[in-house]
Amino acid sequence: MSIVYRTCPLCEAVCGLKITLDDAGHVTDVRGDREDPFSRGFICPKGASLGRLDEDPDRLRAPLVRDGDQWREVSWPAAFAAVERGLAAVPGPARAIYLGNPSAHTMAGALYGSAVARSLGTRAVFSASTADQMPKHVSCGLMFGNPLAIPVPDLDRTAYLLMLGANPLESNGSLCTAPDFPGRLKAIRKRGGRLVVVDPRRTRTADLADEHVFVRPGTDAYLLAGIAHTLFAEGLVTVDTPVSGLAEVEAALRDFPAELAARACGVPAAVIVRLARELAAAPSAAVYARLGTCTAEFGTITQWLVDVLNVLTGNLDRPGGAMFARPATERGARRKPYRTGRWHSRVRGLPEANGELPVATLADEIETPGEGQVRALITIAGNPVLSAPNGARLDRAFRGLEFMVSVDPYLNETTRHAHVILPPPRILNSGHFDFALLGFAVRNYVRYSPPALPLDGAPPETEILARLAMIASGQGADADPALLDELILTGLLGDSPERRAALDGSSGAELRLDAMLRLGPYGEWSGGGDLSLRKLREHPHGIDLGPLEPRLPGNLATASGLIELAPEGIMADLVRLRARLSAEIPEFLLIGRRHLRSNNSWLHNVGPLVGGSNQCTLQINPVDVARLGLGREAVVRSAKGELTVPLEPTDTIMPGVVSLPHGWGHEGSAQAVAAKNAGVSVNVLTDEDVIDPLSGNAVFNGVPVSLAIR
Ligand SMILES: Nc1nc2c(c(=O)[nH]1)N[C@H]1C(S)=C(S)[C@@H](COP(=O)(O)OP(=O)(O)OC[C@H]3O[C@@H](n4cnc5c(=O)[nH]c(N)nc54)[C@H](O)[C@@H]3O)O[C@H]1N2
Ligand SMILES: Nc1nc2c(c(=O)[nH]1)N[C@H]1C(S)=C(S)[C@@H](COP(=O)(O)OP(=O)(O)OC[C@H]3O[C@@H](n4cnc5c(=O)[nH]c(N)nc54)[C@H](O)[C@@H]3O)O[C@H]1N2
Ligand code: SF4
Ligand SMILES: [Mo]
Repeated sequence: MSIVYRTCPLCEAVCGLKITLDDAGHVTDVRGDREDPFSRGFICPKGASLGRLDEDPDRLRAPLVRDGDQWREVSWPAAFAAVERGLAAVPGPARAIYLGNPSAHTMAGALYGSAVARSLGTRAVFSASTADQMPKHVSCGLMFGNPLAIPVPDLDRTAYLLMLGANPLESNGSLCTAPDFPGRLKAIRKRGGRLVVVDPRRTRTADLADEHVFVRPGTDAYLLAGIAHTLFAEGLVTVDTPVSGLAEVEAALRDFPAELAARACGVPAAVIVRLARELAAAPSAAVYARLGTCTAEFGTITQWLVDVLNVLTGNLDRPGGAMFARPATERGARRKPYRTGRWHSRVRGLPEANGELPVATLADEIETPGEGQVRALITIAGNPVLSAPNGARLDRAFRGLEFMVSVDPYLNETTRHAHVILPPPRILNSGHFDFALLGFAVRNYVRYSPPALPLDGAPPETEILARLAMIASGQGADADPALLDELILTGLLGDSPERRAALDGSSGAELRLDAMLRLGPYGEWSGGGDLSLRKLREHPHGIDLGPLEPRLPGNLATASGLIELAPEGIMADLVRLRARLSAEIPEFLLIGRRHLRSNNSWLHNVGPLVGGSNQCTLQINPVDVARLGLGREAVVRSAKGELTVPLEPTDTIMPGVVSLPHGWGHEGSAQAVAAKNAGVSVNVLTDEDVIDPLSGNAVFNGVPVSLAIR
């Protein structure tokens, strides 16, 4: 028997886990790690099921190659050779890559994902980011000059939290890394603070709040514009950060007085005005908006307004407000203007953002003939058939690919189209470090989890991706992945044999992590401290690096060195917001939801996590059921598709709104448990032609649908 301590890789809360293993390496117990200074023993049902997930009998243990509809297990060298042959037949610009959500959690994704993308020689780079948070990157890029400089609510000190479109009691938080998010929210109220939740559903998070406000899906921008308008109109603006464009913002928002905003968003004008006054009066306050407001037609404008409000109320970059973390592997951003649209997609002419094209146009790029038509695809840790808007179309499009390779532990709705599947080893065979998520943490914190179990011949995912990068760049399946790491290390360290020799680590990934830690803001080579991989190994429960501290103006990378409150692109897009002020409201608007025991599309094969509240049902207000006639299921139609789904009447959802979770639709799946609770995929209904134009982000909330009950 042995006990290992490691970070849970399943969501953004980065909880520390205490895992008991028997002598054969089977997990016999998983609990929260009480000695972790950040999560202090918190765990959720997913973390507690990590052993079941890690040892799922349906997880792939060897690479698969497909001939027609026959799958065959092959050796690793044979699999990489097949990838080399497949990619060689398709020139760079006709190749595409899609990086899914777990690649933001794995070391492999963080350290090698972009190397694979770059080595393909294509601009057809896609990821789950354009089905998720791209609007936040774009708004922060435009305002702060760095798309990764995302302020997070200072949860542990704030006196007032206005939260929109997030449900951390189920999701455990996003772009706000906070283990035990529920406990931290309760603490706000316990210390006399106030929590207001804005959501078209009265969620479990809303139940915990002082106030819940229903908002019509897709219209948060009006609510926030109305609040900002009120701040200006009532002389409540107190800016104490270095900004440009304040007068332009005031002028641009003149068209959104509370009464007009109220009509568009369904929140009474008196509530809008009161929220503005409360925000201004609170000793400290933070506005925080997440997924429900990003995956919407005004996604970027909404994210911009969130930080405009944080600035206007004097709460940006101050304790208790919205602050920037200082992660241990941070590298200073250079000052240069942030731009999107440096190139455009071939078929729809959509602008690039952060070097990516919108996943909403992936099917166009595969289906539309012509030079640059996508004929080969790499997917890494993604299931876009279930997660992308109109995934049903992608399901068809993937069939036409000449070559597809997927790095994924499962044969699923997406990877079944691949010609080669390369499975990463078990979670416990892998090292873990949260390169991305620690940059959005509500306390500065760091922790490294080395592999807990030795590899039995299979390569770690870091090596799988390094090899893919080398194959894609023409170096061949037998090239030594260590060469890639050395190249990157030289880039990091410069020509310093002493520093290279000092690095500690038993893999290229560990060497690179050590270099980044030592060069980082707390590192022994930056003069900021004594952080190194060795030190992290000596602290298996993680290290608290203190509360968030003010970081402005140092953290700004805009050309002006100021917060750019009125970026041109946003000012121009406000025309669209104005034009919709009096738009007609469809009979039903479809939104999503998440369940505590789910994780997008890929935890439905773990028995204890499915069933109960975790089911694929259509939530609808009883008033609407009474109006449409009683029945047990509904036929839901959108511009793109039709689904039949069981009804779940509940008064927790606004009349005129229906909600269906995503990630379901496992009929015929090779995953036995998931196939039994198949559900349907909401992304049969979502529309890839409707996007947030500034970020290219998909729209999952506020999709017009019609219903027939039977
Ligand atoms: N309608 C609707 N659609 C949505 C959303 C919504 O709210 N509503 N949410 C969107 C959001 S926020 C996101 S992030 C996307 C997610 O979109 P995706 O990332 O495309 O989908 P996931 O379901 O997260 O699929 C993750 C895949 O990674 C695999 N995997 C798990 N662990 C590992 C690993 O360690 N390594 C590798 N290589 N693979 C691994 C899983 O088997 C699975 O195939 O979905 C989006 N789609
Ligand atoms: N258990 C579990 N945890 C997860 C995931 C999971 O699938 N399951 N997925 C992970 C991922 S990839 C992500 S990105 C995060 C997301 O984490 P969160 O950002 O917390 O997202 P959700 O839990 O989907 O909550 C979004 C809320 O927005 C509401 N909403 C919908 N439309 C609107 C709107 O127009 N306006 C407003 N104000 N609200 C709206 C929905 O009703 C819902 O309550 O969760 C992560 N954690
Ligand atoms: S909240 Fe997230 S990180 Fe914590 S145990 Fe649950 S799934 Fe893991
Ligand atoms: Mo996400």
